[in-house]
This record gives sequence, C-alpha cells and structure tokens, in this order.
Amino acid sequence: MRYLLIFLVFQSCSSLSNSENEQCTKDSCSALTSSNYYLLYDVNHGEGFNLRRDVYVRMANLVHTLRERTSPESNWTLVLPPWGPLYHWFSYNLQRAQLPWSLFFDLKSLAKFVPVIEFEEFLRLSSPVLTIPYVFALQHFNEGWGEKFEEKLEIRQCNDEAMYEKRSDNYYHGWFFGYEDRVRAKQFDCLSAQGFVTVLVDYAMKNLTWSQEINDEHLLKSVMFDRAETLLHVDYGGYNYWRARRSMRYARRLINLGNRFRSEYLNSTDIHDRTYLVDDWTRAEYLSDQALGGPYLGIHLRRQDYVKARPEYVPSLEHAARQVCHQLLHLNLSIAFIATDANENEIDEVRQHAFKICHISTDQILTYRPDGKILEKILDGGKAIVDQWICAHARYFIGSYESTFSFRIQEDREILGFSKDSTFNRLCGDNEGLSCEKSTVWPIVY
Ligand SMILES: Nc1nc2c(ncn2[C@@H]2O[C@H](COP(=O)(O)OP(=O)(O)OP(=O)(O)O)[C@@H](O)[C@H]2O)c(=O)[nH]1
Ligand SMILES: [Mg+2]
Repeated sequence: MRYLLIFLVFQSCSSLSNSENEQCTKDSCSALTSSNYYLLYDVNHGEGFNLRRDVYVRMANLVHTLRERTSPESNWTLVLPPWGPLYHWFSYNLQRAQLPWSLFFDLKSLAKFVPVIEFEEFLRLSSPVLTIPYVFALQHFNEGWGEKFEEKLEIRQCNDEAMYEKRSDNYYHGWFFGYEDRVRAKQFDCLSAQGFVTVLVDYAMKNLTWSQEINDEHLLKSVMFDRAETLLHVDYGGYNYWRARRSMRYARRLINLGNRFRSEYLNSTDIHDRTYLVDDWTRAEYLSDQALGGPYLGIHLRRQDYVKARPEYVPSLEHAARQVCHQLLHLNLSIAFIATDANENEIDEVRQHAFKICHISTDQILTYRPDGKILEKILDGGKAIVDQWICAHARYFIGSYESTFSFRIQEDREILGFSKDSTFNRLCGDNEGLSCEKSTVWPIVY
C-alpha cells in the first residue's frame, strides 16, 4: 500500500497531450522541490557512435529546458552514459565497455552548456549500490503516429520484451551500462512517447514525486530514460541545438593527434587554413565562410554495413576512385585524405583504380592509421574522431549519403566557418554518375 502512495501520481497526468495540458511552471507544478536532480539516459544498443552523439544533443537540451523551467531551486545534472560495447568497435577483437566520455570529449566544454557528470562519478555518490528511483523505457505508440502530429506520453505495456526485470528483492534489474551488480531501479515503466524530448519536462515536473521513502533511503533524486532516441530534437538546427553541439569539443589528445597528422602529411595548419578556434566556444563568434581549409580533398567513405544498407547510394570502390579523381582535378588539388571504415584491401583497391583512372600515385591518397600503442589509448572512438577532425579541416569535403558520421563532420565544418558549397557534398552511387543531389544543408545558428 505504501508503495502505491509513493510513486507516480498518475492522475490525469500519466497521459498527456498538448491540447489537454497546460505547460508546467515551477509554481504550478510542485513535484520538484529545491534539490539536486540527475537525469540519466541510454540509447538502443544497436545504434552507433554518431547517432549517440546526436542523442546527447537532444538530452542536453532536455536538461537545459528543465533547468530553465525549474531553476534556481532545482539543479539538474546530465549523467553521461558510458560508451560501449559498440557494434563497430572491435579493435583487438575486444568489445570495450564502460568507457568514460573524457576519452573522447572535453567535459569542461560540455559543462558550459549544461552540468554533466561521468557515470562512474555519479556511482560514487551512492555506494555500494545505486538505486535509481525511476527508470522509464521510452517506446513508440504501437498504433503509430496517427493522422496529425501530436505530442503525447502514456504509460503502456512494454512493446518489447521487458529490458528490466523485477526480482525477489522488489527492485528492477537491467543492463545499466554493464554495472548490473551495482545499479538497480525502484520503479520501472514503459512510456510510450511521441514528439520532442521536451515532452518529458512536464512529465517529470508533474509526475515524479520524491517521496519520504526516497529521502529515508537516501536515494539520489534521479530519473533515467532508456531508448532516449525515441524522442525528437526540440529545435533541430536551432540556437540551442547548435549551442549543445558546439559544446561537444573533442578531447585535447585527439585534437593534437589530428593536428599533428595535418601538419606532417597534409601541409595543413590553422593559421594557413584559417581554421583557428577560440578555446571557449561560448565566446566564439559567427565565422561566415572565412575558413580556407588545408590543401587536400577530404572524403568520408562509409563501407561495411552501409554497402548493404544503402546499395543505391554507396559507390563501388571504382566509382569512389573516379569521384576522387574528378574532384582533385576540379579543385586543382593533389592529395585526398580518406576517412573510412574500409579494410586495407579495399583502400588499396581504391588506390589502384585511381591510378588507372587519373594516374595519381598511391601516396596521394592518405588514410589515418595510428600505430598499436596509440590505438590502444584512443580506441576506435578516438580514431573515428581524429578521422573526422582531419576531414573537417579539408579544403573540400565529400561525405557518404545520410551517414551520421558524415553529418558530424559537416557540423564541425559549419563551426569552423567553411562555405556550404565546400561542405554539403556526398559521394554518388554508381548509377548517379559524378554529380548527384547534395546533402541537406543545416546551417549553423548563433
Ligand atoms: N575511424 C573511422 N571509423 C569509421 C569511419 N566510418 C565509420 N566508422 C566506424 O563506424 C561507426 C559508424 O557508425 P555511426 O557512428 O553509426 O555512423 P553511420 O553508421 O555512418 O550512420 P548511421 O548508422 O546512419 O547513424 C563509427 O562509430 C566508427 O566506429 C571512418 O571513416 N573512420
Ligand atoms: Mg550506424
């Protein structure tokens, strides 16, 4: 009985849509009191690194909105979900997990948009076992979107097999980034959700009651949304989208590796390329088309699962080589840098085709291949970021059709101040010839 009283006060709030509910303010919704709150999230396990980076932007904006609507009383912090294991990350045949964000990103820079904390650090706030009061698995409405766009939320039966299971100790147990033994949930529900991430703001403000029992147990006031990719960006391409994105500066070590490669092999430095960025992104100004970029063509050639997933738009290696030749000639450049998940044989094949087509030598097509010692430190995620960093600084960039890996490069180029023309290009499929429809332009907003 006590349980019933404590948790979600479902009332009319458990199902809400814009039409029937007014926006919550800190005065009209009193569920949140003055305190520290933590928001956790996870993403569908099959998703790759770069979609996950996109989900970060959504969740950072959720926390940003929560803070705007509830502060100064409620201090919301975003808990960073550890990385891995990821489908594409298999260097040394090791599926790495529980990797901190600091390996790849600059946390001080992230924190200039919203407060963030590594999961390990969050765990330490509540040892030996962390109990999260509320865990929700977001899911789509079984019946689909319906006729009109409508934001809605409703506790429903789980569509998929339950990801969290209630055990005899009355707590819910699940994956929790591989910390199964140290983390559990007091309450778990599947939440059918449709609309923008901010639909969760009112929900959190109205429905999460931080009861006496939670206080008695000294639980951290926290809520976790699993399958966070279910909800949409609140303002895709808008001001706060870009602020969150701009806050995602890379770890210094990765930037240094990328810069060293640029200067050693590509004759590319920030001064010459006009790609200097001030350290603090909040002080950066709009850089309209001012970047020149290094004297090389940057290509992102996505292979592996993409070859099967996007057969019409992924070029054969020969057609990729043809496009490299065509653009080098067109741009009067002699070097191409290729970021790719292709294996060495495939790269060699590209080089051989390019030699046949336009007589460029093998050393005019470069890839970034860190030695074992470095790779062990930076891992596949770090290598991917260095590849992205180098492409982001190229005079001209050509990505792969609808690859989130390419999208992140295009965003970095927007931040660096490149022209749209040099950025929003993609490799054409074999049946598309040498010029195909460009990538969608998402211009930066300040
Ligand atoms: N180093 C490196 N890794 C790459 C490259 N392209 C793909 N990968 C790897 O493959 C993963 C790509 O997967 P995602 O990050 O999901 O991006 P995507 O598959 O291109 O796009 P979506 O599946 O549509 O989200 C990256 O995280 C890398 O690990 C590349 O050019 N260089
Ligand atoms: Mg992917």
